[in-house]
Amino acid sequence: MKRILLTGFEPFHEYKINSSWSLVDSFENTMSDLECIKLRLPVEFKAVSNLVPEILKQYQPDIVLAFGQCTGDSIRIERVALNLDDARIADNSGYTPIDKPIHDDGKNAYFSTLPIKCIQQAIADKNIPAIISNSAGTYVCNHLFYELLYWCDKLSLPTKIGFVHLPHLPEQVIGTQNPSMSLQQMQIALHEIIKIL
Ligand code: PCA
Repeated sequence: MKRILLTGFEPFHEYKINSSWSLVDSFENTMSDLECIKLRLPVEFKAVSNLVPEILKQYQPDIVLAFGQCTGDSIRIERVALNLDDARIADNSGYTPIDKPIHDDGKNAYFSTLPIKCIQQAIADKNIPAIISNSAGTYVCNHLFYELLYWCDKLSLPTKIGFVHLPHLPEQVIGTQNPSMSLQQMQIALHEIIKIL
């Protein structure tokens, strides 16, 4: 039995929903050899830092697959987590770190420990746009990805960590020029990812 932790974020900035939580929340586990835990995380740097080691110890997942929302037309399979917080906008607690390392004793960067190329190919094979991304940004998504990899390294945990950025949902971009992707396509992509993990 494998245990997977799926995380999505609460809404932030000007958004009323967050596509990452919409996807995670809608996931229905049909695999008998998979235990799935879902968590909705705050878009807050400090809260995420406090939560990550607790979550890893409490749930002891084999895999953490974390999702966030960003502006774009493709699903972005993130390769790199940077040891850097540099926020253009305040987080949901009003905190705006600028040029701040996440951990002084951490590496400058960690790489995803999931098979990112296989994941990208499996999604693309379903005719859903997916790319490898070499930057998860310097906001709360990168922060979460970094904390997960930092704590797995520090605690010598075997947990595999991956981060995926999702486009907006159609209902989030009405009246704008921003691209979007349907929940159904995201659900197919998530199903494909889970199949190969
Ligand atoms: N996206 C933001 C934080 C939460 C989210 O869904 C980011 O890309 O950092």
